[in-house]
Amino acid sequence: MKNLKLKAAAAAVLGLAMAAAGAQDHKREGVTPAELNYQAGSSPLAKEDMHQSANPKAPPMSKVEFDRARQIYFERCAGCHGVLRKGATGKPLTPDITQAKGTDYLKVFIAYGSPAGMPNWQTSGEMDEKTVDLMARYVQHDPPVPPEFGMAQMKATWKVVVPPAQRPTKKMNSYNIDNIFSTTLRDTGEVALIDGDTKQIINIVKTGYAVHITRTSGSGRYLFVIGRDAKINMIDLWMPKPDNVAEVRIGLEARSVDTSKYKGKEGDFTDKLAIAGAYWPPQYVIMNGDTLEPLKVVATRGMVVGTQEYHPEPRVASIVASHFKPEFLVNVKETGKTMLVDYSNLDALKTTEIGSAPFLHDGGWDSTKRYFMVAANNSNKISVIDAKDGKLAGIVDVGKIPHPGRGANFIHPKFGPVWATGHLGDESISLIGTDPKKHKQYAFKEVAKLTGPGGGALFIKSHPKSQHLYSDTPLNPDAKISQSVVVFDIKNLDKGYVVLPIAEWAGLTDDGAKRVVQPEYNKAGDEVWFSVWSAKNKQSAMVIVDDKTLKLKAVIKDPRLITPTGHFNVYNTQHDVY
Ligand code: DHE
Repeated sequence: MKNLKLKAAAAAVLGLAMAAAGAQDHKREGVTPAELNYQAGSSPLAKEDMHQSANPKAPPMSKVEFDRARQIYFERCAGCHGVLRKGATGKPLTPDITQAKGTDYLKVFIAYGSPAGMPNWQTSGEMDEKTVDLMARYVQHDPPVPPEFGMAQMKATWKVVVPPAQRPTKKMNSYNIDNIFSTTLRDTGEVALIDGDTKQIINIVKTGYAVHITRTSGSGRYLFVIGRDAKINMIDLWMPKPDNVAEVRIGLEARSVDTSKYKGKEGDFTDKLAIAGAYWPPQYVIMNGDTLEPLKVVATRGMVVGTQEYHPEPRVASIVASHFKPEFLVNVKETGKTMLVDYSNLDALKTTEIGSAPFLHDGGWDSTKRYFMVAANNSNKISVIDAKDGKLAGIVDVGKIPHPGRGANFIHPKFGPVWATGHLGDESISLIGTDPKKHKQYAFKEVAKLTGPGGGALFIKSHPKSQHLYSDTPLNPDAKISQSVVVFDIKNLDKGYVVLPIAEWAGLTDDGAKRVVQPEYNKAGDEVWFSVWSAKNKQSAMVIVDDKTLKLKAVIKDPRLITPTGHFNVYNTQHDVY
């Protein structure tokens, strides 16, 4: 009887999965292929040793099998299902659920995928039958817990390469440091510092694994770079050849870093503190802004907004420094909460907790830098945090899976100041009014939707001196779309967009994916830089567009530019210009 039931269940899954396989290129109801592509990156936790707990109700596994399955899980599955398998973009896979389904059912699911977005690991050729069987058994065991990473471990990794007293007392180079770009070289664990004026590489600096973002200190002198392995590097732009002066690991996996920028009646905190947020362990860490010495570690484990259920691994997503108060805004993904962390007294840390919607991801300031607009990507909403009054100013419904990067600010001819986001899950670009004083009726509402070329959009950008709005679509399955960007004329938004064939302009002869990523202006706001992101063993490039004419201005091709993705202009990042 039990067997019959299993077979029927497997057949039902198989039916759904076959339908999904047949409809591969069509829009899915659940997770889109673009989102899957984006989330399913390998986690550095794959390399961590973890304890195997023997769950007597789960099918037996040897230690060798368990370790192999654990590694595969962290390389392929954790990005969607979570470290502790409590579910995120993907469904929860805790033993109470998986044991009830049983090995046969799970094998079918893993092999064929599901219409909700689970990849078809076996039929796509990515896993063989033995591996599928291994994974079906593994997910019925208790999830192994990666180790914690507290102050002692951080201190053990902390290195001051050049102590503050031995650093230059003035700028020792002739670079126009405001216009340097820090470009992520994703797969080599490096950043390229590129002179924005001459387009020459100044230095290639070794950083953490699969480095993610760069942020500039309040003074503009230091760059802070964070790798996915939670390693932070601090680069001094005053050195004759800008280079690393301090480093530390604040956890085992991370994405975000920023530095204190408040200057006002409570004091001048420029360059005083740095902060980084970890995916694992779920925590943020406040550090000395001169040396990266870790000072304060705060856990983010806690209750989810709305359901008020406990979540054991709420990851820290975007972090920004307030300009209104000595505060950091820390966005916690799974709990859907923004923590306003008052850093003026670390011994009596005050935190304002603002719940909005899960899962908070990336975001940026409105043009006044008072309102932080953060994507709640699992809820298709943008939450608006008022950094001056310390409260939620609104929650705005937008398109499917908003992904703004830091978003784009411009003055709309009718709606006044607006902030824009593109979407991973559909072709729309949402414009949200941000001026509650002079355009109250439009404030924190979606006032218009532009139509882009398709889903898979990641980053959107404008500049106060530009009349253009740029949107990329690197995760669109159509190569023509992923290899180009679109540009809107802010004064004639109804006219639709112009397509710029960025990858074609790069003139790369290798075939393969050449995803065009992240518009970023130079300091003057008259050039826009893009990465053409090829595979690690293929040539990549940076393409620079003249913003006035929308014509190609320059291409940087250098064998050292391996897998360039994000790139950050020093001045625009320092002053939050976008
Ligand atoms: Fe990112 C920002 C997380 C995949 C390029 N990315 C962010 C931020 C977070 C985040 C939390 C906001 C940081 C902040 O502002 O403090 N990114 C994640 C992931 O969890 C995810 C989905 C999967 C992963 O395994 O990391 C992921 N990100 C990617 C990529 O695949 C991208 C396209 C290429 C790459 O370099 O890995 C990528 N993410 C970026 C960039 C930013 C970013 C360029 C900064 C945008 C900005 O304008 O500030």
